[in-house]
Amino acid sequence: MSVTRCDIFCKVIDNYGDIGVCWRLARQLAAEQGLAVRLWVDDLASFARLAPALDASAAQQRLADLDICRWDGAAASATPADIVIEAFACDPPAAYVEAMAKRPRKPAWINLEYLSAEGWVEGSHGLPSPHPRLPLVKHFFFPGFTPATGGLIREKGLIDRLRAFQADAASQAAFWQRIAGQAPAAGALSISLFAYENAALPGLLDAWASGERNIFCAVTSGRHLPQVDAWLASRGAAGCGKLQLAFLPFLDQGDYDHLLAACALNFVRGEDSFVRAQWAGRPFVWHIYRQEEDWHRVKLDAFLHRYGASSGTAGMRALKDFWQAWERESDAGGQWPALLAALPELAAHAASWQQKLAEDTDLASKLLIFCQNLLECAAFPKAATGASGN
Ligand code: TRH
Repeated sequence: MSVTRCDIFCKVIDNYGDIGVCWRLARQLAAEQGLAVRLWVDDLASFARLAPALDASAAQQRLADLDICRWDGAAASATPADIVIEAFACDPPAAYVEAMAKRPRKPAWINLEYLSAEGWVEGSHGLPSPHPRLPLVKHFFFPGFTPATGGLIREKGLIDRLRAFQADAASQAAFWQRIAGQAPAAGALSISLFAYENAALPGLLDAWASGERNIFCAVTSGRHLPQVDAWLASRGAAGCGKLQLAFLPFLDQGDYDHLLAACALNFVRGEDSFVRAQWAGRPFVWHIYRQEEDWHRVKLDAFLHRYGASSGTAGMRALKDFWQAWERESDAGGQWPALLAALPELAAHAASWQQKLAEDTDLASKLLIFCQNLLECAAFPKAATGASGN
């Protein structure tokens, strides 16, 4: 039987979330599902930051057992694959779509959507969207936190690998030396910081520097960095007090996963790092991607609710207050003592949340079942019973 071919189209809007998700999914579909994957990306320079082995000047290359192609004019004349995934409604080239329609057996065409914990996602997952002109149907595939959604990207064995790393002090010490050239001081609370610009950040750094607890903060490369630099410069003789800062280069995705697993608390943002923090099984703070008319607040509250933040425990109240302060860029420093005190409760919760999420089938497996159902429907339309394929 011939290998199923899959094309993934990715436009880098801004930041790293779009390519971060596509790169993970592409590798997983190739490595675990045996698909022949081609990943079309319009911005190879951004991509190369996540995948340092990538040659950003090459129109086409092979990496991690898949083909990576620059999304330029050549994409229009490519022969369509059996499965076509457009990430985040990025619209494959018109000529490519025409060629899809000409195939005797139409490809399974998926629009992979953004992640949300909102309730409507379950009802929209898998819905068809017929093409207005061509004999093609695109289907919406929504990631999510419940079995009735498309699930979350989770590579085979990920949780076991992260737990083994968390149980191995020597591997963690070697990891810190390799990525940061230093390790957290004994007894220090280790925190990773990845965020957007945030007016609340200097106040939080003040709270860390002047608090009782030693804090080791691994500052990742990102939009928050100039603020940390400015804060450091402003401290002068006061120094960093209880705060030990380690500035990291932009890590590859594997190392970033290990960073999240090594820390007791992670500040994450956007979509992909937000999911990876949940797989690390440690407490986290989410800097959600801002949307027009504050729509992101609905999304933030939906996740907080699903995460159990409405349960009313002291820990969950502290979490909710801190996340909301962080989103509103207001007085996160003032909220810090409560969050710090809540960490033991939040650590236990993060571990059971990780366990609960891991009971659902991962996104790549669900996606393949969904697409196989669509392809079977295309091959044997009368026998088809529908393509729910959660
Ligand atoms: O970069 P982001 O802010 O991406 C955002 C969101 O995805 C948002 O929903 C989307 O609309 C917008 O982009 C366009 O945050 P995110 O999603 O966490 O992506 C960051 C990626 O970078 C993720 O794959 C983790 C990875 N990463 C590394 O590989 N190494 C690093 O050192 C760091 C800090 C991140």
